[in-house]
Amino acid sequence: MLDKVLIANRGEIALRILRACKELNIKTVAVHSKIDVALKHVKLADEAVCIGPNPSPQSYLNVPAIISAMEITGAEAVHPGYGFLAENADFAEQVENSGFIFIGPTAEVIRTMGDKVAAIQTMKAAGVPTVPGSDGPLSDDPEFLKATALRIGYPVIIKAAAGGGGRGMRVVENEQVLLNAVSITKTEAAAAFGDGTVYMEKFLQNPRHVEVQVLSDGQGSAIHLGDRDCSLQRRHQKVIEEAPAPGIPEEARQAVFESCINACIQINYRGAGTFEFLYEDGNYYFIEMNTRVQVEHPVSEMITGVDIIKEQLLIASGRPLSFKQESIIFRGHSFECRINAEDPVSFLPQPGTIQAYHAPGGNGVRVDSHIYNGYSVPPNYDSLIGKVITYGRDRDSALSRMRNALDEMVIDGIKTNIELHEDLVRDSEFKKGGVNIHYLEKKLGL
Ligand code: MV4
Repeated sequence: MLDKVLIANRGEIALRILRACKELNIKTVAVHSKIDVALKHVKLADEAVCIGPNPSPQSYLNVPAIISAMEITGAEAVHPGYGFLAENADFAEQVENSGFIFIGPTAEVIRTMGDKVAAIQTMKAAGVPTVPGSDGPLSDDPEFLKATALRIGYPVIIKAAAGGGGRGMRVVENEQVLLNAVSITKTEAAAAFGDGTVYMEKFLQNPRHVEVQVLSDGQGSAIHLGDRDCSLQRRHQKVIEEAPAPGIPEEARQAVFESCINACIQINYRGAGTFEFLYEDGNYYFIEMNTRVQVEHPVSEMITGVDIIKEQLLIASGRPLSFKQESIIFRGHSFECRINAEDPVSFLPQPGTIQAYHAPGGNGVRVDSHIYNGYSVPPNYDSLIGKVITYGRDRDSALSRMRNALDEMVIDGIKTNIELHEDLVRDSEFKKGGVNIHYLEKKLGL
């Protein structure tokens, strides 16, 4: 087992990682920016190191400072959480070259999945269903571009290979605007990512966002923890997630799970990972793979009983997966509401001091949050201040528990999106299940 882990993150996920380490008797090192000295996990960690001033480029993204902190404290491994350095292949490489363990896949796999063209080609070759598309980077040849779009069928979407998560995309409705759209997307991608490579896909009009959670030990064993529906989103920020994805025929689900497991084994994937799909008219289309633990991992934990962070730590310590697919029993339903310190109408971040905090509780209610009375939400980072997760034996009871949990929750002193959630969990379409990725933005009149 690992002896000491450095947590290269902040907020709720840093606390989540700390708790998993404690359960496994692993010593913990918190690294933090100046203002984050007051974070709950910093107080609870065995050791804490200030790695820089508040702006994340100088602290949570400061690779030499983080590796120095590992050297000084004798940490054996680093858990990157999500965001920050979690999918930075150069960071993973430097960690390993310095003789430490990066809790995640190899730098090579992170790099492949960071290049969306390479990721799609890899997954397609491994038997994962993909979107009809260019199956490679686009050249400048106008005839090739027109022929490719014609073969795929309009509308098509041009995406940056170095993009992902909604950055660097452009929908093209017809041939008249194709060449210009490709050229603009290339220029923007080169400016934004330092890589102008773009590719083309069929544009799916009203898909759902369905993703598959996997665990793989890099030693020949891989399992899935089912799917999650993350369609309820605004401007590529997920708002509510649930597991399992509702209303999908069982044969199609099992087939896609199987393809994900096969892909993990084929690429010798190590750690926790997520296959992102668009799901439309009964078909799955792979779009991206995330090589980190995700914000919404708890809903998969609730319906399987598997502690995903503990499994990441066990895999990083070199242990083969201790369970087989058959021993994962899927039971019940789970929702997660992301609680953000933001204005419920304008969605602008609302930093400030929490004057009163009452967490919800009771049967089937879990709260993953680092906040406490008197905690000040700094303006420097993401506005996520916690997650309310509920479990129930079926979707209705998990949703009913979420309505009650949100009613119970009090956060005074700052504006939060709790009232938005209170509205969403009572929305008649959401109650039915299976809304698509445009539903929330349409409801909000965007
Ligand atoms: C698409 C798409 C429709 N067709 N690709 C946006 C985020 C990035 N992960 C991929 N995205 C999309 N790719 C094809 N071929 C629509 C989106 C999309 C989206 C996807 C998932 C969740 C929310 C979204 C919101 C807008 C667009």
